[in-house]
Amino acid sequence: MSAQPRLVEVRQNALKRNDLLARALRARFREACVRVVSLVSSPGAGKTTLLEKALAHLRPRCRVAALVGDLATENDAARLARAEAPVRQITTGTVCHLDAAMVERALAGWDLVELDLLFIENVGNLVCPASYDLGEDLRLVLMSVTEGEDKPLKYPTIFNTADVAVLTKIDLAAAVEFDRAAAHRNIQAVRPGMRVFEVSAKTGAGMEEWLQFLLLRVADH
Ligand SMILES: Nc1nc2c(ncn2[C@@H]2O[C@H](COP(=O)(O)OP(=O)(O)OP(=O)(O)O)[C@@H](O)[C@H]2O)c(=O)[nH]1
Ligand SMILES: [Mg+2]
Repeated sequence: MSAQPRLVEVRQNALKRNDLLARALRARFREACVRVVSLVSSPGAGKTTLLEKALAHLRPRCRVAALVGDLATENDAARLARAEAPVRQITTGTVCHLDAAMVERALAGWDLVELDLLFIENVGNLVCPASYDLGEDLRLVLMSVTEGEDKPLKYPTIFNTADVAVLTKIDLAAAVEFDRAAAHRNIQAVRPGMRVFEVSAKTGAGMEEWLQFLLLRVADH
């Protein structure tokens, strides 16, 4: 019998199972030529607001859809559906992250070949989502200026498992005396070379550059 505590063993098995499912999902996405971009952040950092703008902007240019995870409510799906793109809500109950099985179930009945780009908004949480591969091509970690510049240092794993960082609510930077240089320094300290965008979904600042980056990622598929 293993000396490993049972809880750790169960958790490791769940992660292994998730990795296998995520690998199968990634292969499915690749075969259908759909790019998948996930968003992780603390609650309220601005994932849905950013996605609302992104869906409205991208919809005339490419075929976009979104899955959105929350513990409860269909609120975010209702907000995103205003862009008239296909949207599905995943409610997780007590679970603090999405996993590959939830994504797979939410895709039931969708013909992936009909899509160019699929967004997945994860449950707002800076810890749990880091361990779960969803089969995405690109993971964005959002950090709003109101959260403080030290978040990358306190939650390094979520930054380490993401590909790109987005500093959100940049319109509020002056009001909260956000130290831009410190934020960039902290991101680079935990994830050297990470690409960082600064955006405001409210004023539109930085949105064009970020959306161009996404469109290029879709085009180079
Ligand atoms: N000033 C300002 N407020 C913003 C911006 N983006 C989002 N907000 C506000 O921040 C709050 C939370 O935004 P959401 O988009 O719901 O955040 P979220 O990350 O999707 O939240 P959860 O799904 O609950 O984790 C809302 O009141 C938004 O209006 C921004 O660029 N500037
Ligand atoms: Mg949201």
